[in-house]
Amino acid sequence: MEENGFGLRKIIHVDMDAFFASVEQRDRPELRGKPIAVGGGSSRGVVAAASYEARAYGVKSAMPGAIAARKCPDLIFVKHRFDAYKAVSQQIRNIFLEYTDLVEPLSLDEAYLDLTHNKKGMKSATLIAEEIRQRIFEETQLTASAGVSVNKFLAKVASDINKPNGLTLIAPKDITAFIDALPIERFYGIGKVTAEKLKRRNIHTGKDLKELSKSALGELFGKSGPHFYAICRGIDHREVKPNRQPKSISCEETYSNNIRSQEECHEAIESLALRLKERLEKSKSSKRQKLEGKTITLKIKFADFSQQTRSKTLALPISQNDFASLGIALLQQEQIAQDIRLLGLGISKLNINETDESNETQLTFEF
Ligand code: DCP
Ligand code: CA
Ligand code: CA
Repeated sequence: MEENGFGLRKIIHVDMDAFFASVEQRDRPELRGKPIAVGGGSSRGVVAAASYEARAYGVKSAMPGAIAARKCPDLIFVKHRFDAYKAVSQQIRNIFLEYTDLVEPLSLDEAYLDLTHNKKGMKSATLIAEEIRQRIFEETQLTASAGVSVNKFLAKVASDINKPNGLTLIAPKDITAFIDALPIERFYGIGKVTAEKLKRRNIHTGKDLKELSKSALGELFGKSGPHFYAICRGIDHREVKPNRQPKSISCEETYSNNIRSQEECHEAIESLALRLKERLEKSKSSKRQKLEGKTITLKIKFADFSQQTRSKTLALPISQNDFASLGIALLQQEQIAQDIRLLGLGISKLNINETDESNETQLTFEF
C-alpha cells in the first residue's frame, strides 16, 4: 500500500458533473441553461443523465422518460453519443496520469487517484485536486467535482458533497465527526432498500452504525459486514488499483515428453487455443470491454532450447474460433527439424483500432 511517513494516504475521487448532459450542452449551445435529459426519449426508454436544470424538477437518472416528461413538461430529450463521452473520458484520464499512475476508473466519468507519491512531488492533495479540476475545465470545458481524503470510501463520499463544480476535503482530524454525522444513505454501498431497513431499526447515521456489533452488521450486510464495521470507523484499506490493460495474453506449456509428431503438435496447439480463449474471456480491457487482438503469435522451443516465434497480424480482431487453425498455419511455416519441448500461443495488439498494420509485423512477444 502507498503510504507516507504518517501511514496516511492521499486519495482523491474525481467525478464529472451531470456528465452526458453536460457534454451535450457543451456541444449544442442551444441546450445550455435548459432542462435536458440524455436518453429516455423513446416510449420505453429511461433517462441516462439529467442536466442540473432538469434535476430542479425532480428528473433523475434511471427514471422512465414518460415520468420525467410529466415532472418537467419543457424537458428536452437528447440522444446519447457515446463516442463523445468516451473521448472526454480519455482526456480526463490523460490528465490524471500526469499526476500518478495509480488511477482507477470506476466508469467513464469518475476515478480514484492515489496521490501519496505523485509525479509532481506536490504535498497537498487538495491543491492537486483543484489543479486537476481546473485542467479538466480548460481542456474539456466541463466541470468535475472532487473529494480528497485518506481512503477511497471517504474520497468518494466527499466528491458528492459540493456537487456540481465543487471540492471537499475530509482531513484526518475531521473524519470521526464527519462519519458520525453522515446519513446512512450517503454510505457508498447502502442502497435504498437497506437504508429503509436500517431506519426501521432507528439507525440513521454513521454514529448509529458504529454502535452495532460485528455480528449485527454481519446479519445486516452479509459478507460486507466487516467492510461496514471498518468504514464507519473511517478505516478503508482498499488500494487504488490501476486496471492497466495487458498488452498481450498468452499461454504456453512445457511438455514432459517432447513432441515428436505433427499430430501431437496439432493437438497441443488446439489445447493451447482453448486455454487462450478461456483467458481472454476472463480478461477485460481498461474500458471493461471484451478483449480481442489482431496479432497471433506461436512460440516454439526445441529440444536444444533454441526458440522461434512466428506471428501473423490481421486487419480485424481475430476470432477465437480461428486461434487453433492460425496457430497450426504458423507452425507449418516453420522448418521442424527436431523435437519440441515447449509451445506457446498468444494474442496481442489488444483492442486497438488501427487497421493499417502490415502482415509482416514480427513483434517481440512476452510470454
Ligand atoms: N448513467 C447512465 N445510467 C444511469 C446512471 C448514469 O447511463 N442510471 C450515465 C449518464 C451519466 C453518467 O453515467 O451522465 C455518469 O453518471 P453519474 O452517476 O456520475 O451522474 P452524472 O454525472 O450524470 O451526475 P452527477 O453530477 O450527479 O455526477
Ligand atoms: Ca458524474
Ligand atoms: Ca459517476
